[in-house]
Amino acid sequence: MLLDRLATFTDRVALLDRDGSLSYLSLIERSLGLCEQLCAPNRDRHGERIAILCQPGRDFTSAILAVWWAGAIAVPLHPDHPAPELAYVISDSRCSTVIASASLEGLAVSLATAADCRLIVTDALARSTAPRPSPADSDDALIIYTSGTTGRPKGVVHTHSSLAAQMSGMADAWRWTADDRILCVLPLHHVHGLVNVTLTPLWVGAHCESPGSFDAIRVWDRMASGDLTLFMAVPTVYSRLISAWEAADTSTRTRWSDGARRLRLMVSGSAALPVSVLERWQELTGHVLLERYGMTELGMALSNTIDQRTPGHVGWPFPGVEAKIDEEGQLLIRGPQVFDRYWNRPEETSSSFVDDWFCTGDVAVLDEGGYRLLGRASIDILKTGGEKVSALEIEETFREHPGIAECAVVGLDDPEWGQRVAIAIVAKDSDAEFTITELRDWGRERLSTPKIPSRLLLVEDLPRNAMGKVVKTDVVALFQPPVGASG
Ligand code: MLC
Ligand code: AMP
Repeated sequence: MLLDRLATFTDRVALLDRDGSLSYLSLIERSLGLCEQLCAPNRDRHGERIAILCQPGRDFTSAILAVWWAGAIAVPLHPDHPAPELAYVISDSRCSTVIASASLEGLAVSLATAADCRLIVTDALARSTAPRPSPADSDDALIIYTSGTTGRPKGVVHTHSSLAAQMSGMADAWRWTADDRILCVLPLHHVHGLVNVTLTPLWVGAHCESPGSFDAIRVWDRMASGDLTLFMAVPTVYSRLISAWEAADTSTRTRWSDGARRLRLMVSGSAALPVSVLERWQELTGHVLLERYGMTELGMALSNTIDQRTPGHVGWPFPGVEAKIDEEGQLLIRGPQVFDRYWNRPEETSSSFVDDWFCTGDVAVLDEGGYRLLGRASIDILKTGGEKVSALEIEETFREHPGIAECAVVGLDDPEWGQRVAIAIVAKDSDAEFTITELRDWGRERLSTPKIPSRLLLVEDLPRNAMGKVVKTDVVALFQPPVGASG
C-alpha cells in the first residue's frame, strides 16, 4: 500500500512545484492535517467520494493522500474543464465534499454549493503527526471518468490493491529507483499523469516535479538542466517538443539535445506513437521512445521493455498481466491491476468482461515484435492529444445548438493530435452560416477542449445506409481535402 511506504522515505524530496520542494515528512504531515479537517468533527469518511479540485504539486498530492488516510474515494477533477463537465462528475459520483486549492476557491464554491457538498480549501498550515490506520487493500480508492460508447463519461473505480499492482508493475518494468526524478506535464484526472507520473515516484521514494501545465520550451529547459532522469508523455507532447526544437536556434538546440540525452528513460503512451515521431525524437535526443499501452480501466497493460523496443509495437504484458486476442481480433486483458467496476453501472461492468477478461475494445495482433494495435473496434471512440472522447457525447451536446438540425462527429487522422474532432452539420435553416470559431465558442462553455471540433463541414444531408443510420466512414470521407467549408 502506498500510504504504508511513505514513512520509509521521510528525509527525501517527495515533490517539487512552483513553491519549491517538499519532503516526504512534510507531505505526510500536510496530508494528515488535511485528513483531520476532512474527518472533523469525528466523522467516518469511509467510502465517501471526495472531489479534488487542486493545483498540481503539493496541493493535489496532499489532497489525494488525505482522502486515502480518511478511507474515502478520490475523484480528481481538471480545473480547466467547463463547469457543466465538473458538475456532472461531482453529481454522478455523488461526492460529499470538494477539496480545493485556495486559487480555485471561486469555482469550487459554486460547484460545491450547486451539488450541496462541503468545501475544504487546502491550508498550508494545517499539519498533523497523529498517525491514522491505512484503509484495506480491497477498499475503493479512486474514481476516474472516461468516455465510452454510451453517452456521458462513466466512473472507473480502482481499489488500493489495483493501484498498488499498477505502481509496483511500473516500478519493476521500468526499473524505477529512489533516485529517479520525473517531470509531470499531464493532467491529473487520468491514469497517465496521476498514477504513472505523480504516484509511482512516491511508491519508490523518488520525486515528481510539477510545473503546472505543459509548455514545450520549459520542458526542454528542464531536460537540459540535468535534474531529470525520466520523462513520460503522450505522442502529441513529443510532436510539440519536436516543433519547438525545430523553431529554436542552433545553440539552444544543442543544449536541449545534450541535456535530453542524459535522461535514463523516455516513455510514450495513451495513443499510438507515429513511427515518424519516434525516429525524429531519436535523431534529436538519442532516445528510442519506449512505447507502452494502457487504459483507465487497466492502468498499464502492455509495454516494450527497457532492453527491447520495437517501433510501431506496444510490447508485452506487464508483470502479472495476461493478454490474449479473441476471434474478432479484440485485445483482452486480465490481472491484478484491472479496475473493480464502473461506478453505479453494473450492466456496463458485466458486459465489459468475458469471464474475468476485460474486453478493451482495441483491435490488436501479436507478432515477434510483441503486440501491435490496429485501432478501436468502435469508430465512435476517438483519441485526440491522448484524450479519449466519445463522438456520441459531442453529437448529443451540439444537437442542443439552436441552429443545428442534425450532426455527426468523426475523428480525422492527424499527425500532431493523432485524431482531430470533426463535425458535419445539417443546419435548421438552409441559409444559416456557421463559422468554426462561433461553434467552438459555443462548445467551450459546455465541453472540455479536446471534445471541441476543430473541423466543420456544412452538409445538406448526412450519409445514411438503407436503415437510415449515419455511415461514419462516409462522413470521414466528406472531410477529405479539399474541403471549402472547413474552418
Ligand atoms: C487542444 N487544442 C486542440 C486539442 N487540444 N486542437 C485540436 N485537438 C485537440 N485535442 C488546441 C486548443 O484549442 C488551443 O487552440 C491549443 O490547442 C492549445 O490548447 P491547450 O488546451 O492549451 O493545449 P495544450 O496545453 O497544449 O495541451 C496539449 C496536450 C494536452 C497534448 C498537452 O492535450 C494533454 O495534456 N493531453 C494529454 C491527455 C492525457 O493525459 N491522456 C491520458 C489519458 S489516460 P487555440 O486556437 O485556442 O490556441 C490513458 C491511459 C494510458 O490514455 O494509456 O495512458
Ligand atoms: P483511456 O480510456 O483514456 O485510458 O484510453 C485508453 C485507450 O488509449 C486504449 O484503449 C487505446 O485505444 C489507447 N492507447 C493507449 N496507449 C496506446 C498506445 N501505445 N498505442 C495506441 N493506442 C493506445
